[in-house]
Order: sequence, then C-alpha cells, then structure tokens
Amino acid sequence: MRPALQSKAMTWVDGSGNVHPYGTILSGEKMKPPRVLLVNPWIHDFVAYDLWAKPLGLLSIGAGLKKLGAQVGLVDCLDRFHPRLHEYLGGRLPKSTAYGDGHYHSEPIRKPEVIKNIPRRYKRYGMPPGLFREMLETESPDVILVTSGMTYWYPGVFEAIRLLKEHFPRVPLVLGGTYPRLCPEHAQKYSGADLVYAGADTGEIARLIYGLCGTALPARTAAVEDPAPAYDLYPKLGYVTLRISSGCPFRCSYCGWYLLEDGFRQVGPDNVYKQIRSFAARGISNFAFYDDALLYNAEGHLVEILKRVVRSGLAVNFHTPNGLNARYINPDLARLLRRAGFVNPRLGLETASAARQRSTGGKVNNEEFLQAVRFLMEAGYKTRDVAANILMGLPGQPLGEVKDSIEFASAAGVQVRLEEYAPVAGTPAFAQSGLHGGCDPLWHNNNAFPLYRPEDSRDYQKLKDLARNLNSAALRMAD
Ligand code: B12
Repeated sequence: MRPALQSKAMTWVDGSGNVHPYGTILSGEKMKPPRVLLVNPWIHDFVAYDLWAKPLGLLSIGAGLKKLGAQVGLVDCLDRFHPRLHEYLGGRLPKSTAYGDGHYHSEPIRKPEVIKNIPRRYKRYGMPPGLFREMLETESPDVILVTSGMTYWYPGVFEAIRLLKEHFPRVPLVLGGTYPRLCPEHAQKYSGADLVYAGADTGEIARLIYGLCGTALPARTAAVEDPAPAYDLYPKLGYVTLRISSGCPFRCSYCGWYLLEDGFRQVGPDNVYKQIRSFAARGISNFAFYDDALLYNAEGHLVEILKRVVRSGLAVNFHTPNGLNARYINPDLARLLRRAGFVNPRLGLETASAARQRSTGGKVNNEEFLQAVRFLMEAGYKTRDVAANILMGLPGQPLGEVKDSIEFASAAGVQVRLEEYAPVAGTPAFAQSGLHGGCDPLWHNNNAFPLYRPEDSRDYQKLKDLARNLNSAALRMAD
C-alpha cells in the first residue's frame, strides 16, 4: 500500500502564490467551523455510462467533516438526478432505466494529443460547464476538495480544477481519489491543485482540512473514521451505492486493489442492514454493491444482511456491477440472492482458460463457474438475468482464448459482458502490457488499448460482434 506521501513530503501553495511547508498547516486556532466544498468532476472519455457511480470516498470524507461540525456543500458534475440539471437541460437529459442507471448528458470535446489517433469521439460526460459555474455562485468555501475516479479521467479533473481556481483563486484546493493514489507524481506535476493527497485515511484528511483552514480540530476525531457516505448532500437520489467491505482476499495480476487498500475488512451486518432500511424508508429501491469480494465469508456477513432484508419485506433491488465470485455461490446463497432482490447477478469469470485462471490469481475455475450458473438457474434466474464478465486484451492473451471464453460462457446459458482490459500501473499485468510506469495515464484507458496493440484491434470488433450475436441467440433460445 502506498503511503500518503504527496501530502507529507511536499509544500502547498495558497491562492496568493505563497509556498508553505506541509507541517505548517496542521494547526489552527480559529473556532468557526470550516466551510468545505466537495467536488466530483466530469468524466472525459470515449464512452461513459452511469452504472450506479457515486463518489463514495468523497462522500465519506464529507460525512466525517459534518460530524466534526464543518459546513459541507457538494457539486457533483455526474449527478444525473439534480433538479437544476433537469431545469437546465429540459428534455435533453437521457432517461434512467427502471433500476436508476443510465446515460449521462454528454458534449463532444477535443481529444487530448496523446490519444488523438483513436478514431472515436471524445466527450465530456456530466453537467454542462455553464451550470457548474452557476452552482459555484452560491458557494463560499474555505477549502475545496476534489475527488477523482479512474486515472485516465484526469482531464475532467483538471478542467474542474481550472474552473474552480478561476472562481475561487484564493481558496486552497486539495485533490484526492484513485488518480493521485495510483499516479501521485503525475497529479502533483500537472493537476494545478494546491495539495495532492495520495492516501485514504479519513482522520488524516480531516486534520489536513482543518489545518488548511486554520481551524482548531474538535476533540471528537474518532467520528471521522469510516463514516457512512453523506448521501444527504444530494437534493435527489436515484439509487445508492454501498461498499460493505474493503480489500479482497485474492490478488489477481491485473487488479490494483492492494495498491489502494490494506488487508480485508467487512462492515458489520447490522450497520449495513440499518443503512439499507433507512434509505428504503426514504423511497430508494436500487442499491449497487461496489465490493471487490462481496461473497467472501458470506455466511457471517452478506447472508446475515440479506436475511434481515428478506425478513423485513423490503422491496429493493440489488446490483453487482463489480462482478461476483462464482466460487462462493451455493444453492442456499443463490436462492437468498434472488429472494433479497439481486436482479442481474454478474459473475467475474474473466477467462475460461484454466492456465490463465491459475496464472492470474486462481480466483475461480470453470467447474465453479458452471456450478454457480446451475445454482442460480435452479433458484429461478433466467438466461437474460445472469451475465459473465469476460476480459479481453490481457497481456499475452491470444484472441482465440477470448473467443473460447465467450463461447464457453454463452454455452453455459448466460449473457456475456466483454470488458476490455484496463492496465493498472503497479500491477504485474501492467509490467507485461508494454506500457511503462511513467507513461501518460490516458494510456490506462481500456479504450486506448487497441492503439498500442494495433495488430489486434480489428479482431476486437469481431469478438464484440461474436458476444453480441451469441447473447441474442441465447435469448431467442430461452424464450
Ligand atoms: C467501485 C469500483 C468501480 C465501479 C464504479 C466506479 C466509479 N465510477 O465510481 C464500477 C463497477 C462501475 C467500476 C468500473 C470500472 N473500474 Co473500477 N473500481 C471500483 C473499486 C472496486 C472501488 C472504488 C471505490 O469506490 N472505492 C471506495 C472509496 C471509499 O475509495 P476512494 O474513492 O479511493 O476514496 C478514498 C481516498 O481515495 C480518499 N479520497 C477520495 N477522494 C478524495 C478527495 C480528497 C480531496 C482527498 C483529500 C481524499 C480523497 O479518501 C477516501 C477515503 O477512504 C476500485 C478498486 C478499489 N478497491 O478501490 C476499482 C478501480 C478504481 N476500477 C478500476 C477499473 C480498471 C475499472 C474498469 C476500467 C474495469 C473494466 N475493464 O471495465 C471499469 C471502467 C469504469 C468506467 N469506465 O466507468 C481500477 C482503476 C483503473 C484506473 N486506471 O484508474 C480499480 C483500482 C480496480 C483495479 N482493477 O485495479 N469500478
């Protein structure tokens, strides 16, 4: 796990250009609680879809700061449900599906130089910048916290930082989230933030924020450890995302969770159930789990939560965009998932090659996958409900292997979701991807992959077509 080096080893620059050593910001005497503005920036990408995406880290920080007494505001460029966005765009806003996921508003923008040869349109996903500026008019923060998602979304982060700096030139701006955690040097050098924070310690973040504002930190700092995300900052919620564990017991060669988190921890079942119940009481019926290993130790954790959900008769839907580990699905769990409201379970198969399953970490094998599909079908799921995630473009992976994997998953009677491999800097697979640590993070984009493996790019399309055709055929057969 990386230390939060960028916060400790650096200086920070205030709005007037004065440089301060980091140590000088951690004490303060003012008693007035700070006003904190949280910002979730736009996505700049070839494609983006709101698959139940919420900035959970930023919302947890917001919740902790609120508990300490800070005044916290939020501008979420990706909030598709904001009443002002609907006013601003009128009928031009794409509609959500019945489950709350949906397309963002988007506007074409110029492609960054590095990826200019990718023959696809590049867009800004999220609210129009005009509305962003309007929203800033009513804010007067003492400090601004900007989060970030994927490393290759940094251009949207930079755009937000630029506009925030234009509007609030004297307010210290801190950048955190996945991008600076995986690419701290890049963020430090190019982001324009006054301070780049590359850690995830909510207590340290609270001390940092209070220090930056020159405010004395209240004694009750324990309140900021792992607080439930501040969803109350949203005027309207279409769904809620939950992360009820951190870390993962596996260490797959293509995944970088261990660069971001220490060990494996689960949130107590009672706590999770109460959160679900309280959101359900406020009319939320769609919940997406963000966990890397949702079914691990299910007996002592998820099963307890879901039994309470079923017992209390909550009419809710659960979604698993991150994929479930088939190894842990048994007949009882399959029935419980269905009864509790898991509508479209996704299984993370990734590849059907036994050799690659072993060499990438051994999280699941084909027998376990087939068995899980059988249990899910026996529990009442149909072909259209269940999907298998297949990875395409892993370093050294022949395309024939992807084809075999698509056919294998389809023959098992589920839908196939083809995911392009996204290289995560610092992982063993990244080292084999042909990219180097110092490369522009835009190359981490799964859509940029065909550019550095151009010899394969035509075949990628063929594989996508194959998956689509097999999916339709499977649906026709099932009808
Ligand atoms: C949930 C999740 C998703 C969700 C939603 C992502 C989203 N848009 O929000 C879904 C399932 C959709 C998803 C999809 C993908 N994901 Co994903 N995902 C995750 C996951 C599991 C958790 C992220 C999370 O919410 N963490 C919880 C919060 C609490 O942590 P956090 O946001 O980092 O916040 C903490 C700190 O960063 C800090 N902080 C945050 N903001 C700020 C701000 C300030 C100012 C400060 C001081 C601090 C601070 O404080 C918080 C305190 O704990 C991570 C892995 C992981 N374990 O982190 C991968 C991860 C981010 N995903 C990854 C990948 C590769 C993908 C995909 C490309 C996979 C694929 N090939 O299809 C897709 C594509 C995404 C897309 N185009 O939309 C990679 C990263 C890739 C990259 N280059 O950045 C990760 C690291 C996993 C991996 N494979 O290694 N993902």
